[in-house]
This record gives sequence, C-alpha cells and structure tokens, in this order.
Amino acid sequence: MTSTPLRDRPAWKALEKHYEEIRGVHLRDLFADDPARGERLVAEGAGLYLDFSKNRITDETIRLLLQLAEESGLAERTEAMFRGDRINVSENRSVLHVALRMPKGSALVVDGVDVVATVHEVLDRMASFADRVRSGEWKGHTGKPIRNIVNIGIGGSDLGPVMAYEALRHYTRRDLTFRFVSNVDSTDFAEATQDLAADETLFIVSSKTFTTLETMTNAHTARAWALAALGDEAAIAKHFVAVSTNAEEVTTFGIDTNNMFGFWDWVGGRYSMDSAIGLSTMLAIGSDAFHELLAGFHAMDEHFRTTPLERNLPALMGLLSVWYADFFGAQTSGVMPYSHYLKRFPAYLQQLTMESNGKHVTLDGRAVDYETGAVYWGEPGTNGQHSFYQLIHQGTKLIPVDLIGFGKTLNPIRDHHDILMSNVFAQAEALAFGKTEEEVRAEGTAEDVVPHRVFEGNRPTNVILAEKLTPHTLGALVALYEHSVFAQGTVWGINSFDQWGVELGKVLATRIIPELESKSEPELAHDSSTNALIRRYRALR
Ligand code: G6Q
Repeated sequence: MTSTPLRDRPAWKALEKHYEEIRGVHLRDLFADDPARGERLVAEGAGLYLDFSKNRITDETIRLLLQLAEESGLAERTEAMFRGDRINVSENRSVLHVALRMPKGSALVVDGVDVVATVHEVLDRMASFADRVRSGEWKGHTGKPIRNIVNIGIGGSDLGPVMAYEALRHYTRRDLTFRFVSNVDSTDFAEATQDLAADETLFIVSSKTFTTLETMTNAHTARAWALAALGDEAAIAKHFVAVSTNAEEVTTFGIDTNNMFGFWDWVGGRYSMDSAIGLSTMLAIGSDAFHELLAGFHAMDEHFRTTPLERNLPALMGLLSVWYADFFGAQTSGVMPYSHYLKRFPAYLQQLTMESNGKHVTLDGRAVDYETGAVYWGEPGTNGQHSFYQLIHQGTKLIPVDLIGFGKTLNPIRDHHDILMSNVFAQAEALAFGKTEEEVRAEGTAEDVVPHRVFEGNRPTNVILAEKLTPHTLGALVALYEHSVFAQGTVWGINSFDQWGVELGKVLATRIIPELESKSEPELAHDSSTNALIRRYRALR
C-alpha cells in the first residue's frame, strides 16, 4: 500500500491538470463527439448493469482515475481485506463481511480458524430457528404460534433489517407482522407494539455489544411489556431471542444462550445485515431466499475481487465519487431508487457511506488536506421529482445522482412500470443534456421567461439497471455500495471501518441523564447554553 500522501501521487497531480480541461466541457459535446459513448462507458457484474456514460469524464479521466486507484494500492488492499488482515487499524480488527456470504464448503482461515465454517454454523442454526417459527412449531408461552416479530436494535442493528424487510416485502410471509424499534423515544416502542398480542410476539434483541443504551432501554421495556401481559419469567425464553457477540450480557438480560445467534468482531455494524443481524430478514423471507440474498452479495464480492478495474462496478463508482468530491467540490450525492420497495435504501446507504467515509484523518493519523466522504441522501423516484429535483436540475450545486431501476416490476398493474421507468431515462437525459436558451426560445416562450426555463444540463448520473428486485439483486446492490465505499476510503487513505465520531455524544448524554432526572436542582457545569437548555427542559418536563 502506498504511503505517498494523496496530493503527491502522480495520478492526483495529473487529475488536477486534467480537471481544468474537463470542467468546462459539456456532456452534450462529449456525446456528440462520440456517438457510441452510451454503449461504451458501461459495465456489468453480478446481474447489475451500470451506465456511467453520463458522467463528466473522458477516456483520459478514466485512465487517470484507474491510475490513482493503482497508486493508492486498491488491488493490494482489496486482497488484504479478503484475506482477513487487520485493516481496521484503530480497532485492530479484520474486516470480513465478505466471509459472511462465502458459500458453504469454501474456507477462509484467519488466526487458525475457518471463519466460513463458523459463519455457516450460525446460518444453519438461524435457518432451523426460522423454520420453527415460520411453521408454527415454535410456540409462545400460552401455546400459540408466533405471529409478530419485533426487532429491537439501532444503527447497523436496525437500518439493514428495516431496509431489507421493506425491499423484500414481496417475498415475505404476509401472515407474519414485522416491526422495528430503534429510537429510544418511547413513541417508537409504544406505536410498534400497541396492537400486538404479547403471547404471539417474538422480540429479537439485536445488538453486537448488547450494551447500547437505546437498544437496552427498549429491550428492558419490551421485557416489562411482555411480563405485564404474560405474568411469568418463564415466558421470556419463548418470546425473546438475541443477536449479539456478547454472550455474557445476553445471559444477564435473561435470554438463554441457546436462543442467541452470534457474530464476530470482524463484522462492522453497518456491514452486518447479512450476518445473524439479518435474523428478522430470514424470518420474513425464509432461509432459502436469505441464501439467495447472500449469493447476490457474494457474486458482487467476486466481481469486485476479480474484475479488472476498468470494468469493475464498485471501483468505477468509487472513483467517480472521488472525482466529484475532490475535483468538482461536490458536497453531496443523491441515490434515487425507482422502486418503492427500496424506500429505505437511501437511509441504509447514509449510514454505510457516511459512517464509513466521514473521516478527517488518514490511517496513520494525519489530517487530510482533501475532501473525503460526501453527504448521501435520496428518496424513491418518482416522488423526489416532485419535490427536490428542482434544485438538482436548476440550482447552483453540482449533485451527482445514482438512479436505480428494474426491467420488471413485482406488481404488474396496467402500464405503471413503463411510466416509472420512463422517468429514470428522462431524468438522466434531462440532467445531462438540459435545454438551451435557443431550444426554449424556439418553443415560443416569452423573452422574460426564457432564462427561467433554461436547463444548463451537464449534471452527472449513474444509471443502475437490474432485471428484477430479488433477494439476489438486493445483495448485489448492497455489496456494490459497500465496495464502492471501500474503494473511496482506499484512495483517501482513511479507515472506512471505525466510527469514533459517534462516541462523544454518547458519553455526554450519559452524563446529562442524571441531571435531567435528579429530584433536586442539579449543579450544572456545562457551557451556558447547555446549562440553560437543561434548566428549561427541567421546567417543561
Ligand atoms: C455501525 C455502528 C453502529 C452500531 C450501533 C448499534 O457500524 O457501529 O451503528 O451498529 O451503534 O450497536 P450495537 O449493535 O452494539 O447495539
């Protein structure tokens, strides 16, 4: 891996020069000069088709970005990750979410342990548990089968499960109700459980550490809620299971470790939806479909590991993100899935991308002198088109956008799907080519309105197409972004796998809780604003 600072790498210097040539070039001209561009600047892998032709790049840009990847050691670092090296240096951990989806029978030995075998042991236990619940063999305390499943978890122990449940709803058992409680706001728990019968409800307490304040608060509330209805401690074993790496805390909580599904410190929270954290997903779609999801992840892993970078989807997308963040100064990036089932995908991606690459120091602790991870955001198309797309089309900011669409809908009704997909293509076209003053005038527009109706264009998009939203496709799509994030982090030389930035607020909140709850007026030693806010809250509560 290179230790040359990013700005000193030859490819970076060349890109700086090259940017000066490209910044004024319009996509209209790039397409006019190269009629085959839209068929040429595409890549395919793991069932996904990526059209990256509507980016502000030339063949030279790609060549330089690939050179940058090489000078940044992307290939070596990818191998290091797949080998189980401790590339998460600030936590001294391997980063092996890729092992979670390696097929049964393959092997990856890390520190003398075949992690693939241990992964499949847990997957098999999850499958037999899921089968028992889904078949009704697993009975609640009063002898009734489980009809409701409530996942309690937050961050990486929530966003993946929620997103996957929504994304794969078509494949879920409709006679089972799934709810997800994450927020320590009691409203979340209250609303999620208000219409559920405790004797038909199973809680999955999902927490890698089993110490997270929000999750443990909700888990204890759930315990009290179940006990109030069922009146017997013995009921807990039938109505609570845990997903965690911390057997001791799970036992202390009162959950039988036979009903605990483990994972490992080499699985980061935001990279864990395909570990036991996906238990709710498996309960919803069944173990066969869950294995298809894993196969989709694995197909993209293999694509990423083995495909030359110029045809490598995650590498190309990652490098393009670097191009816009560091050369065009783009601060944000949009992700717009044209599938209503993917409505939580942008929220999921926000954690994956921003917790991973929202870093200001390099692996060896030096402050960066370039931009790192962009702000990710998005909503399902076409809804976004009727709200914020205005700013993307005609605002003053450059916002690269990923548009995700499918060839087939899972709910064929009249011509909805063609209408939906026409919008994917129309948006990408409008963003790239815009509408010139002459074109607006030619429509007979009044002269004073002309400037308002001009679309500058030259707004970059990636269009990602797949045949159909299936568990396999979802796995491939998530892995695509995981590895794109990795490629970006590698170029930036940052640690995409720690998240120290979430710690400070947690520590401060723990100090403030007693100040809010104390019966007597607490002595406050914060800044004047925090002191005044706490006093105001105490008066209001
Ligand atoms: C993800 C983060 C974070 C984590 C939550 C929940 O990468 O580490 O979002 O998933 O803080 O942690 P627990 O699973 O330990 O409760």
